Amino acid sequence: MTSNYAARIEALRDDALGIRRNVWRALHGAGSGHMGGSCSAADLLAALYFNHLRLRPDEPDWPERDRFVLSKGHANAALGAALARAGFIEDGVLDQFYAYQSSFGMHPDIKMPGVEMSTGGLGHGLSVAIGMALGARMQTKDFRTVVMLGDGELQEGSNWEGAMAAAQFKLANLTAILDYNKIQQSGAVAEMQDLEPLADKWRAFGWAVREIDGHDMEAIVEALDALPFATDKPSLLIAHTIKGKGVSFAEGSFLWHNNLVTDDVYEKAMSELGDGA
Ligand SMILES: Cc1ncc(C[n+]2csc(CCOP(=O)(O)OP(=O)(O)O)c2C)c(N)n1
Repeated sequence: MTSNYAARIEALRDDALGIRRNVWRALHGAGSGHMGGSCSAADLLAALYFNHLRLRPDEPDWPERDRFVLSKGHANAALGAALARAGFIEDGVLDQFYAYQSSFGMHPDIKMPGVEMSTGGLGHGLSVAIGMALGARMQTKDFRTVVMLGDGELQEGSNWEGAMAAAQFKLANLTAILDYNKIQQSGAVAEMQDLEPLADKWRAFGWAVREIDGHDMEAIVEALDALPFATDKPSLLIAHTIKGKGVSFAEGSFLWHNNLVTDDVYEKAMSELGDGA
């Protein structure tokens, strides 16, 4: 590992820590929210926003920008934290999470600079991202489209229609990232509606698939750098993650999919995450 590369990875780890700290800060301000799926996605969002996506925070509607859709919209606290860190919005907006008339709601709102799609009703992001990727092709533009999905979300049948369509259109400019934390709102995905054998299913649907540890920053960067995984297929990155990553009492528990954040809980979470970033 060259020192430049090592420094880049270390900086991205700091970005991810900053996102997690601001997730808890925002949720504490609101009194509650979705910490589980926000924190499982933090490393992926850090790598996307601070290494992969071509964006201009001072020109959010730049026509050539890459498009990112957070289809698992309930993780909006993490998206807002990334957008603030990237400079799309003021840091103070993070204290307006879920507040009356705030653009920083429980789910992404296109009123917020940098948000490409209002999401929240699960199962729609992939299809809209397919439209964006097709739009790039029709306009002969080379921007890329990335959509993040949840594993519980994949139980929505619309995802599988989208998976077929994207392969039919050979959308190599489209990437889906699955935040595979194995837990949905009220229990384990495998016990509700098992998705396995997941990689084989997507391959059978015509996608190029890779699997990584979604908290290993080097692995994330390598995978994103390797996109597209095939020249004539959409790419799926299956990122194995831990729900609530970073805070021991929230990790791997459906109880922390969405929960109250009292002063006490907040202090414990922040002390575990540690200072910095
Ligand atoms: C269509 C729809 N049904 C139900 C919900 C309520 N809901 C919000 S989050 C969630 C669980 C999603 O699980 P998963 O995709 O695994 O998210 P993650 O674990 O990454 O937070 C549900 C059912 C919703 N937002 N949209």
